[in-house]
Order: sequence, then structure tokens, then C-alpha cells
Amino acid sequence: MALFSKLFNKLRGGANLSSADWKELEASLLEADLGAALTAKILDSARKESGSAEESVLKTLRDSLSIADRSLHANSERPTTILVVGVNGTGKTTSTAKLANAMKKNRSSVLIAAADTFRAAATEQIQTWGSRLNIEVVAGKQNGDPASVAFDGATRAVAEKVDFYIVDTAGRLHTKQGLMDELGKIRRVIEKLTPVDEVLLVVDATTGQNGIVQAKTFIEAAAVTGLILTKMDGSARGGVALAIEASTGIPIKFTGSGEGIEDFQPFDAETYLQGLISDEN
Ligand SMILES: Nc1nc2c(ncn2[C@@H]2O[C@H](COP(=O)(O)OP(=O)(O)O)[C@@H](O)[C@H]2O)c(=O)[nH]1
Ligand SMILES: [Mg+2]
Repeated sequence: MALFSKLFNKLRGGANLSSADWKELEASLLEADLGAALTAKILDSARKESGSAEESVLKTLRDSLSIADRSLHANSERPTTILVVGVNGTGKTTSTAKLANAMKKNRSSVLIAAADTFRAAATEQIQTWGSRLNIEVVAGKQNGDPASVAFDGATRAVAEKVDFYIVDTAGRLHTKQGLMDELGKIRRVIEKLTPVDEVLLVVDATTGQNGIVQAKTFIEAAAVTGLILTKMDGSARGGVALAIEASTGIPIKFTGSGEGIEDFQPFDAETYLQGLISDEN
């Protein structure tokens, strides 16, 4: 990443940036998926009188990050229930498995519902992870009602008093209304039995500004409480995390950094910021 190291080195050197420098800088920020609005804001900060420019850019970056709590809202009295939502192919099923694995390693009991009933492969995929990780997966019939699978799972989660109940959903990007109806129904049937604690929206970092547009559709359709930003390993454009928080205000709670089950981390904003401004690579 080190997106800003070049800029900071120039600002520190007290050198006046030429208009070619500014153009190059703007291009590199846009290329890093910071988006037009945030790029303009950052350039404005950098134009401050020398001496305070560096601080001013840092402040802009820091202010762009969400101030909301990044920890998972867990409840020790009942199953902590998590809906995993997002567009197809972003990494919902993989992230569900990664999250479940992290919980199990933490000695928590976990139950997964395979509520993407629209593709046979989707249920098989999570069942394969389940048997590999020794985690129970509740599934239904192909093309069955996803809400019915979510309800069956919630029934078991409550009866068996599991610590975490995770629902992997389908990501068909149809109309906002269709999405709202589908996710709303899943949520309502679960909430007949137990509250939903988190709605985690999975966003593929390699889709850049497009991913942000998709994310906004989901945020309008469901009460998203946090983001999982996947495929950070495939994105050389480190700016997307900043851009998505700046434009949605929703905190990134986890990042995915590969296809392996352990390639998953809680998001640490300060480490991320340091990575953007450090001199390394
Ligand atoms: N490189 C990389 N690949 C990922 C990551 N997360 C998921 N994938 C891959 O992305 C593809 C789609 O993932 P999947 O979980 O099936 O997406 P879903 O359709 O949203 O459920 C699969 O090939 C995953 O292995 C990640 O963090 N890094
Ligand atoms: Mg899936």
C-alpha cells in the first residue's frame, strides 16, 4: 500500500509541488479506489500551507474512517445471531466459514444455516466447510424458501443454546425491493425466536467503486451493522476500505486476505492507516 508515502515525503521536504505533481497525485489516489469525493478532500487538505499539510491530510484520512464500534456485538444470554449478506461471488460463504472457524477456535459453539437455496453448489460449499471444520450446518431443499431454512436453524440454535448462529444468504442482485423483501422475511422469521444481532455485508475489495455502489443498495435494503471486506490479497488498491467507510459510515469489522480458512482478520483501523502512510514498499 503505502499510498501516501510519496506525498508525505514531498510535503516534508518542503518542496513546492508542481501542477504535474498534483495531477500525478490525483491519478494515484483515484487509481487506489479512494473515489472522486474523498480524493478531492485529501488534495484540499494537502494544499494547506506547508508545515500543517501533513497533519491535515492525516486528519482527513482519520476522519474518513467510521467511529462506530468494530467489535462483534455478542450476547452471552442467547445465541448471537449473524446474517451474512452481499452480492454473489463477494465471499459470503467463505467468510461465513472463516468466521465460524474463528469462533470455534475461541471455544464457542456455532451453528450455520445454508440459506442460499438458489444454487445447489452454494449449500454443498458450506456443507463441505462444515464437515471439514466439524461445525453443524442446517440446510434445506434446493429452491426452497431461504427463510424456512433460517427459521429451522434458529429453532435449533435456541434449543441447543449455541453461542453463535450464522446465516449464509443468497446474493441475487435483483431490485432493491426484492432484496428488501427477501432479507426482511429471513430476519422476521428468525426474530420470532431470537433477535438478530449483526447483519454483516460482504464487499469484494477488488471491485472498487462498483463494490461501494452495490454496498449502498444492500445498506438501503437491510439494517447492515458491519462490513466484511474480502480479497484484500488481490487488491493493490488499498484505498477502498477508506472510501467505503467514508461514504457509508459503516465500520469494517473483518477483512479477508485469501481463500484459506485462516485468511481472516478483525479490522484494525490504526494499523490500516499506518500501512497507508508508511514508507515500506
Ligand atoms: N483471494 C481471495 N479469495 C476469496 C476471499 N474470500 C472469498 N474468496 C473466493 O471468492 C470466491 C467466491 O466466494 P464465495 O464465498 O463462494 O462467495 P459468495 O457467492 O458471496 O458466497 C471463491 O472462489 C472464494 O474462494 C479472499 O479474502 N481472498
Ligand atoms: Mg455463497
